[in-house]
Amino acid sequence: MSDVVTYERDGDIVLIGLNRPDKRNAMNDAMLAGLDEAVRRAQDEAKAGVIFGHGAHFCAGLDLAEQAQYMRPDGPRRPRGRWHPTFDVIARGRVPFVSALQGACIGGGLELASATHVRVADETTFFALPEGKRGIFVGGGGSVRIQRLLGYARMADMMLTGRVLTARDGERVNLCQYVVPDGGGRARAAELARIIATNAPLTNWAICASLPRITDMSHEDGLFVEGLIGASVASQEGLERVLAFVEKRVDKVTRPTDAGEE
Ligand code: 1HE
Repeated sequence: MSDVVTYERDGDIVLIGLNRPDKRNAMNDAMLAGLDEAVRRAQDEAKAGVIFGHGAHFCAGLDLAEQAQYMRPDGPRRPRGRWHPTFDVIARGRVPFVSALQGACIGGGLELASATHVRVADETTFFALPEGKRGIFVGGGGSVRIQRLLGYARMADMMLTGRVLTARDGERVNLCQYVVPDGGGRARAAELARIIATNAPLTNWAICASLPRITDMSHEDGLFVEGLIGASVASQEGLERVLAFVEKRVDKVTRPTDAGEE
């Protein structure tokens, strides 16, 4: 495993850590390769995963020092589209991922977070898309995934004006679904991943792999595919889970006691 990405198994979940804290976990080629290896390995070894950043920041985005080398007229050429396959494994693979965000969640870091299924931000988190300032463009699927979370108006505002959003702002506009106290992100993300890992794996797969595709389809096609997916996840395990409820062997859904947990 790469020395800039950590990989730790904890029961049914896996914890994958970006580990260049001195460079604010900026994504260079080595980190992307390590992340790719880790998320592919997780497909076979875990039922859910957490992606987090070591140190005070989640990820400062593309490594600009490395990028500068690629942008020099006489420098090496960076192959295009290398982030997409890795982020697609995260977003549409068999294993749901929860990201734990703190500090900077910028540019490619926000693209990575948007490829995960659930985002937990602590109070120190800030979100930005400074590509306009840097003279580059999103390249980790952000034009699709971040735009889908935020909508064009807000994404254009962040990219054009350099507007920086706090964790609470981010929650309001769907960049994260949870905001927790400073330092609490990783524990909460692991807790959520453990809950996710108890679901039926086929349904987890359907949620991750089919919902983002269905949202790209027409109404009619979406309903058709929904029917196909429903039939394809029906399994012996599903039957047992349904019977467990009918026979009162599992908890029912209960109303939350305190409204609006986080
Ligand atoms: C970096 C990077 C980086 C930090 N690439 N080295 N991303 C950005 O435009 C964000 C640029 N970074 C920042 O605005 C700040 O560094 C932070 C807000 C993230 C953190 O600030 P701070 O005061 O805690 O740290 P620092 O002193 O600025 O940085 C510490 C070191 O990390 C320093 O290196 P050093 O050798 O001088 O110690 C920084 O140079 C280094 N560092 N961020 C390279 N990003 C697929 S396309 C995606 C397009 C994008 O991602 S655009 C967004 C790029």
